[in-house]
Amino acid sequence: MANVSVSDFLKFLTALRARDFKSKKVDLFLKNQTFLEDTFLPFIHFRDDTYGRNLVFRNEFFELAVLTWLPGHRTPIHDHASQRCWMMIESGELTLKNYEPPSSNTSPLIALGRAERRKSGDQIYIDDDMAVHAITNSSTKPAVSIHLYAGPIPECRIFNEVSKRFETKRLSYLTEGVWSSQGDFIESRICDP
Ligand code: CSS
Ligand code: FE2
Repeated sequence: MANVSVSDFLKFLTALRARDFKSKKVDLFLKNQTFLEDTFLPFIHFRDDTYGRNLVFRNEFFELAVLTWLPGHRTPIHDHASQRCWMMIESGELTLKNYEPPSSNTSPLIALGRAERRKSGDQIYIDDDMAVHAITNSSTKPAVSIHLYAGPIPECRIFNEVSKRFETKRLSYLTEGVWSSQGDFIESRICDP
């Protein structure tokens, strides 16, 4: 089991193309690697009002992000715009709740299994054929998770609890990583709201 940095992970990811992300390559990589302690530290930025979305790197094939969760922070129920999602809990604990994939924006939501509590070190894979989901930090401590989407998901469907319909919503970032053309990390920059 090798210990890799975020740069090592990005070297692996940027060599992949769309068909690679549909194969087992990412699963095999993640099965055999752990991340160096603190390698994601430059991307860990919390916000008070909601969970924080910090972009590490994005190209046309994938998007890698660090999400930060204070106690009580939660996502709405949402899908992943038909893309694949690999998620790793970096620290803390998160509660995941799945629902059957809705056949339309107005289909009633049907819970799929019970809420699952996942902890630091856990890896989760999800796609829209499996479920739509909501994630909550229902613990008393902050949590950090790493999310790989392939391809990128600039927008997704979220469930509006008032109208009881799924609506398409653009996803924004709190910060984004700036990288040199040689692939060296420069800074994590605050995004315009
Ligand atoms: N998909 C959500 C996080 S839960 S997997 C997001 O990217 O904001
Ligand atoms: Fe999600």
